[in-house]
Amino acid sequence: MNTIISFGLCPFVQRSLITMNHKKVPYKVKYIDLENKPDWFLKISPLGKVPVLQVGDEVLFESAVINEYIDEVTSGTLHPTDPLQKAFERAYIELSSAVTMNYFQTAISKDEDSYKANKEALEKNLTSLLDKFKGPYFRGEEFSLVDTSAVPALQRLALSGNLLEELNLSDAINKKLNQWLESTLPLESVQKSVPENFEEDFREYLIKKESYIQLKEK
Ligand SMILES: N[C@@H](CCC(=O)N[C@@H](CS)C(=O)NCC(=O)O)C(=O)O
Repeated sequence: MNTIISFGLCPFVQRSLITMNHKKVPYKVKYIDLENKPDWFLKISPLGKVPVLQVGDEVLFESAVINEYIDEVTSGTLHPTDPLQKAFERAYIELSSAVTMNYFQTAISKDEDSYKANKEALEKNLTSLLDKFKGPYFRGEEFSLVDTSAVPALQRLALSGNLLEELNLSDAINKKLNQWLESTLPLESVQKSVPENFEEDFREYLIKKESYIQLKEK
């Protein structure tokens, strides 16, 4: 059975868990402390980042690569077969990585200036991503790897105090964002992709970061 090396709150690990859950691939999860990475992990992980997927003696890293591998070895692909459409969706998976990082930087900004700058980058990239969202999923009726890649960031955004309300998005883009959350958060593959008590643990994690947005709400 494949083993995924994880940090419970990591959105990139969650992408691969959603993909594996959706494709009904059994896996074991091994949690590590990212503040204190074990030597065995540093030895097998070239970038020192999670997720890492152990498949027999082979080690895979980078969530987008892991997701494509899982997709290819199981039936019913989540990627388009048309090369142009596939390249388009890969590009939007990359954009969703930028959105994930923009979200994180915004949520943990320590002061007003960095909060504003990061929020602006988030608004810009999130708008570009949502602009191409057709609904109920990114591609339309079919669930895809763009969904598995974007949902962890969207879910965290919805859990981050007033951040969602503070984003300067047009009504049309906001509507799409809500539709995407509504169509994906209840999915079993998504529900099972986070550890028990995820919401509480995630909020606690943000509070400990003493970020500008948390302080602003007090
Ligand atoms: N591009 C990577 C990003 C993975 C990533 O940034 N993981 C974070 C945790 S959410 C990590 O392992 N950080 C540890 C570090 O950078 O030292 C992917 O998609 O897998």
